[in-house]
Amino acid sequence: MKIGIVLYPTFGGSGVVATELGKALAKKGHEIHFISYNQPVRLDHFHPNIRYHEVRPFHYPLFDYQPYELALTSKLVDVVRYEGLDLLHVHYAIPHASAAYFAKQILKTHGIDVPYITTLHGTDITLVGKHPAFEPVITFSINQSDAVTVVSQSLKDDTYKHFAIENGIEVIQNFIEPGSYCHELGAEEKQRKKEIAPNGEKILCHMSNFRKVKRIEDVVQIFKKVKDKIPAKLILAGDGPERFKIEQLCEELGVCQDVTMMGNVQSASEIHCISDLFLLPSQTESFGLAALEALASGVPVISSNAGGLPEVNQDGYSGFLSNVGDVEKMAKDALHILSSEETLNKFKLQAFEHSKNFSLEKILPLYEAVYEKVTAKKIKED
Ligand code: GMT
Repeated sequence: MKIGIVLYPTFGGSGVVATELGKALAKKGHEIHFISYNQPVRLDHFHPNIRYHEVRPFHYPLFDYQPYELALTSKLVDVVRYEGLDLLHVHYAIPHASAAYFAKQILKTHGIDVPYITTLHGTDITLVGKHPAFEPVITFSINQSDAVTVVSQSLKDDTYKHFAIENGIEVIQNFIEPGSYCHELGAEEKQRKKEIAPNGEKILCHMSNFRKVKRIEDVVQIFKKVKDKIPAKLILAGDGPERFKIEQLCEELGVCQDVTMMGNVQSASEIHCISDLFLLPSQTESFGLAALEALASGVPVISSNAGGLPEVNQDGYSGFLSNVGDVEKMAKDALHILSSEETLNKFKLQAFEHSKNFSLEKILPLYEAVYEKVTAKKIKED
């Protein structure tokens, strides 16, 4: 099939899922057309079945705000017409679902009927989408979608709770490719680990886009409590609006020399490979791809129980869950996992085993089935 994938090209989870999905579909023989304003960060090498189409908004001094959605819509019309796409798959509702709807209507005037699938990822529903500035458009463009998928049961429940949705929604969880994560430390990883933890300290890590919703201040508080009991280091990977506040908190708690701020990293696996524990105390989290990627590298997870996290992190097996903000319990659970090499190794093994429930092999056919369904429906209508 010829599939147009509309996505955010950044380090955010929705962009990562969309890119990895497109790469996997291309490997299976589909022709994939990524459409965005920048080359997706995880699109690190090209495959003969992959194309990238850049949306270039038109800058004019009259516009205080550049009308990106219109530029995207025009690009969608253009790519569907000239590449003969069978369908559009848009990731993150804002503004991709309404742009796809608009493009679909324009294409109808050219005698082309292209179905669009909307995948909701999280904050497009739980935080941003339900704001009155967007809600009517989001409701409409979800209802007009030929199919809707969400990344967890929790997000499905939230979508029905916050929006007047008339159509069915299918849960298709985030995925990983089990073999592609690092487990054995090579010479390079050993060196990196030594630089960060020269005396064999335990390494805790957190990775995100440093937004408020991630509660990174809890990460630092948990780390402080752990470090007060055992030698430990913390890696903070990613970047975003909370970074400055977090640097200040590290100073206040006197842990700066034990915290490495990595900035954005291309490969999550590089960090997980040298880590003992992953912390994700989010306020809301529709799924928690970052946690799943840690599990796939055999790194147990200490997380909150918000949103879809209980669907990803199995309490007492792949790690532990706690109420949002309960840093006391999170630190206690972290110390339990790190209490002995035996316990740590047990959790590491369990983390990896648990991650296999979300293998690409299981998830990819679910997306393909949705594609088959929407294109078959279109042929029947024709
Ligand atoms: O908020 C983020 O972490 C980024 C956001 C996005 O849409 O780019 O991630 C969301 O989508 C991911 C992929 O489906 C999920 O794994 C994340 O849980 C979700 N983030 C939130 O719900 C906060």
